[in-house]
Amino acid sequence: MKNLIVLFLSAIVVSVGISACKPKSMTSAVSGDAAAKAYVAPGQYDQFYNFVSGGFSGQLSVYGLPSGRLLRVIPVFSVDPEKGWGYSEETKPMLNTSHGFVPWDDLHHTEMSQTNGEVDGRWVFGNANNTPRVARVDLKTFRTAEIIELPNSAGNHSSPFITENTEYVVAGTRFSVPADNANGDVPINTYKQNFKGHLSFISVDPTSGNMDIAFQIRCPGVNFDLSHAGKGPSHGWFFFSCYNTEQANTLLEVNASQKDKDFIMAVNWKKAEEYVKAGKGTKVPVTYTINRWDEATHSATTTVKKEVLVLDSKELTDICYMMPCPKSPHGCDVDPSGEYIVGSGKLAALIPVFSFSKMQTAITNKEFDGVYEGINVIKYESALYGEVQKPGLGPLHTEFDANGNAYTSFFVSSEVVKWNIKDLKVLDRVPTYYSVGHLCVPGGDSQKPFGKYLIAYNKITKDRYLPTGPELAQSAQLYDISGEKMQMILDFPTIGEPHYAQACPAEKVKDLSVKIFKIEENNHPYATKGEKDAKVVREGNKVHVYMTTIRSHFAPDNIEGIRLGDEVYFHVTNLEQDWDVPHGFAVKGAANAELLIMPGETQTLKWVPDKVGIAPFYCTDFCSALHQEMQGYMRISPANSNVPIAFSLGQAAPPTEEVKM
Ligand code: K7E
Ligand code: CUA
Repeated sequence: MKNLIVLFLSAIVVSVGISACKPKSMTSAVSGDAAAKAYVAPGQYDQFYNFVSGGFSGQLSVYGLPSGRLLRVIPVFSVDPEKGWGYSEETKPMLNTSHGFVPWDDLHHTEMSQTNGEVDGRWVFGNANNTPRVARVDLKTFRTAEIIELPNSAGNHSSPFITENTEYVVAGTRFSVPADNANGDVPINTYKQNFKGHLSFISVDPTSGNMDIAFQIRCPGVNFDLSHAGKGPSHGWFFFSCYNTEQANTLLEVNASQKDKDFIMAVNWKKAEEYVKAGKGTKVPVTYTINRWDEATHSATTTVKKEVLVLDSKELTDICYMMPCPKSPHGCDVDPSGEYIVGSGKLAALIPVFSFSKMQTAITNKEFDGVYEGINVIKYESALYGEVQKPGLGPLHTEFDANGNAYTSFFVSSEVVKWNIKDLKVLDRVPTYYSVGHLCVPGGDSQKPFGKYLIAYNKITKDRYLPTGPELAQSAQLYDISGEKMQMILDFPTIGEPHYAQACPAEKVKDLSVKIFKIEENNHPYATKGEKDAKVVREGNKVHVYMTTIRSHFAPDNIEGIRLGDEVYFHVTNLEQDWDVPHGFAVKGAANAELLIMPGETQTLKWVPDKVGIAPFYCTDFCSALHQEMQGYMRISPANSNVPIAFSLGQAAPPTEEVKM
């Protein structure tokens, strides 16, 4: 998105003649009763959960609405020392890919699972934009439960959009690249011949949520930018915005803006399913990983897959259709009725609204305007319902309320514009501060929006917050949309750069939230279910510490007999069975983050001692009045030492000879 700023400055500000994007009257935008509308009294709960993408932080953050209070940062694609995510032995496999361990990514879009077209509060999906992956977060635990990698892809941007019963999560490649099994060692300027765009259809098991790639569709080499599934009458279809239909491989800001219209590609995935059932498509050798978290063993495992089924859009010509869409389309949004598809051209000065039923008629009557790379192009007028005239500059994304209204963000003119889907008339506009990207209405991309609020996720916050050096926090702004006019009621900073977000009523999630893990159901192979079972076991140069925690001590808390050259694994089981009593675990000098172990859970810290002497360890999470007493010592002896393994709690350490340094 930041690149877009450059693009707009060069392409729009110059050509259209906008002098500034700061709206007028910026200090007086918040009116009298705003504070009361966003106020949630101490001790009261918020009405909505808001799941916000963290952009280049790789994480997902959870806010309460309308207060804007940050409730949690959920680690997804990036390591998070606060929670030991990617540092404990159990969580490390969650970040495995065909490239090995990848500790970071760029999360742009969140999407909540749906049942019968309604947000169901079970899972939130997120996309990795750099090393293509899709994650599923379980809302019972607010933890990432699964991450699947996407072969034949690069820059997984048009993702993770879902169908109305969460049958599929879709993932379209932003960068087209040579397929993984093709020779990729080709000149970059052979883009047109060698680069392909793959769309992945990820199936989701309705009970477990487990994901796998059902099939991919091979498409022309263009940039697939955004997507949304059809719903209601258009269920069975997906819509993808495409840019760079010029197929440029350099200086895209100029070369990919040549054509007056790019495309929204309509994909008939029910048809694709039929072809799969009929045995069409080719099994292509690839390598991708599926990483799953198991709440019974409190551990992740990685499965490596070696094959994917690919359908070719050039051969199966009734799966994909192109609809011309003005000026480098970005957002591609489907209204709650499923009839209207809104395209947002980043460089356009109008918003085209396509009609699903007209599109169907056009396909039946073959109202085509040529063929693009083997894909039929539907005549613009044949699929068009109408255009919103003079809505603003640089439309990006559209969300919907339950009353037939659409809300579109305008990056260049920094505003949100409300318009009526039926008559395409602009009803209201409000400024954002500044340069808005995505919008979110609770349930706003389902068949049943909850309305009430609209959140704008902004890129630039100059003069909104106290200065914090060269970089300022990105910002979300909350609008009350319950009346005819939108009213801004709150600013709140966000973690990382927010792109898409989802929100749902608190009731859908809060009562299912897990409070503890039952210790008797802990199937971790190194679990220690009582203090009496705590022990230290040497296996060659590996030392396994079976440790327990309970307020306010570790068992054992004195350990001797560890030698240089050992690898020490602390398998720490938290014996607590009360809500919100995690214990932490950290060792001096460990090249690692802490562990943060939830009640009933076991987590493992690997430590390779590098110095002879005494290394203390302690609990990092304030757990009781005697938290500061929650500590212990380890004695590390030279590699050739014969100090035996010894461990204890509540007794003087066994007598030993003095250590010679
Ligand atoms: Cu518009 Cu990556 Cu969805 Cu950002 S994207 S805003
Ligand atoms: Cu346990 Cu602090």
